[in-house]
Amino acid sequence: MSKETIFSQIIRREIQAHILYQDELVTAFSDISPQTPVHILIVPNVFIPTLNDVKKQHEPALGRMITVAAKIAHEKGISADGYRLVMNCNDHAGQEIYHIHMHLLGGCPLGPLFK
Ligand code: DGP
Repeated sequence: MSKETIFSQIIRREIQAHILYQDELVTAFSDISPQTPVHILIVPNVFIPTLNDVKKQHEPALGRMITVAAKIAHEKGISADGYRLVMNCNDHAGQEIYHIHMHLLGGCPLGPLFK
C-alpha cells in the first residue's frame, strides 16, 4: 500500500476541507462524517500508510499529533469533560484511509471501550 490518499490532497489544499490547524509537521481538519459532536482528524503531512510503516524519523510528527490534538480539545472546550484519541491500523481495526490519522472524538460521553 504505497499510494497517496485524499488526505495528501487535503494537506496540500488541493481539495476542500475544514482545516483547523497546520504546521510543518501535521494538519488537523474536521472529519467528513462526524461520529461525535467534536470529530477532528490529525494527520502527519508526510505520507505514512499505516502504523506498521512508522519509523523513528516520524517521531516528531507523531508527538506533534498528540500536542495538537490536546490543543484543539482545549479550544473546543472538551478538555475538562474528556475526549478520546483513536488510531486504526489495517482491516481488523477498520482503517479506511491509508494515511495514518488520529481521530479526536469528544463533546459527549463516549462509553467504555472495553468491558
Ligand atoms: P479510518 O476508519 O480510521 O480510516 O477513518 C477515516 C476517516 O476519514 C473517517 O472517519 C471519514 C474520514 N474521511 C474520509 N474521507 C474524507 C474526506 O475526503 N475528507 C474528510 N474531511 N474526512 C474524510
